[in-house]
Amino acid sequence: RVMEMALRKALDNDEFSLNYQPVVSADTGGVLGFEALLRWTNPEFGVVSPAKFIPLAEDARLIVPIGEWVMRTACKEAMKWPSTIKIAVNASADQLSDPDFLDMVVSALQESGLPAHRLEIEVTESIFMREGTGAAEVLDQIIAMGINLSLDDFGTGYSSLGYLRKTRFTTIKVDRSFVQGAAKKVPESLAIIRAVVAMADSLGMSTTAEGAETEDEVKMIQKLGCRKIQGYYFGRPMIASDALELFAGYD
Ligand code: G
Ligand code: G
Ligand code: MN
Ligand code: NA
Repeated sequence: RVMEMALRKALDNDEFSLNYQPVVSADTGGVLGFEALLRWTNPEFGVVSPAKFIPLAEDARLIVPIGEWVMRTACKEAMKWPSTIKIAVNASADQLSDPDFLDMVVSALQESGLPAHRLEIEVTESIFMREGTGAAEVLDQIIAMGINLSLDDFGTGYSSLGYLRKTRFTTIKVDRSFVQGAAKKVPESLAIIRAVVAMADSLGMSTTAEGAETEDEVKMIQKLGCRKIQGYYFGRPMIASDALELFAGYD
């Protein structure tokens, strides 16, 4: 594929950038952190959606070097923010099964000076679908290092409660589809969010509601007791300088 060839050269050609989307407190609306979201702009293909190029990068075994670039860049950027603000970085299954993953994370923290507690690593349920990759052990080590760990897109994959018993996630991120449903008072969506919030509380985990776009959605999330909110209502993914600008005059 032509796009795969382009993707192979994208790191060297400096075609990647990161956008940052705020995660806010459901109580106060104050910014708690940002999620780093990868963007690829190529001279031939223009802006390519990560939904398209990340699977391609995984198939082409490029996700490990690309993911390393994301981790190092995000940690460095977060050092410019106030020391209470966290940075969340997505990691795909192929990265977690790479034997050098933890060393790479340690190196990114050391090189940037970012304390482990300001980093959050987001994984999806798909990492548990692979046998024998040792994903659970890697997750335990991430937690032991003091890094936050979140379970992304919860409820959309092959959700199993087994890994919630095994792995002490910091946060469960409730997928946008449930948030939309809850605001429309779809009984099943309401019941599921209530149950996830109650379960997370009992397990000592926090919850983030994803993809809140409207005031109705925000109000419903607050009512249901999710602690954190991420969505266009509070902020779209933005370039680094715009994220930094939010802290102008802040000390
Ligand atoms: O930002 P956007 O909604 O376009 O992202 C689309 C998908 O790409 C999301 O599922 C998101 O988690 C994923 N994604 C964005 N940035 C990264 C990244 O740096 N690494 C990985 N593995 N996935 C990412
Ligand atoms: O899979 P993950 O949750 O990492 O992906 C986050 C994706 O969700 C990003 O691509 C981001 O652009 C998108 N996103 C974030 N907030 C909203 C929102 O309010 N509405 C919609 N439609 N997408 C959102
Ligand atoms: Mn995510
Ligand atoms: Na998500």
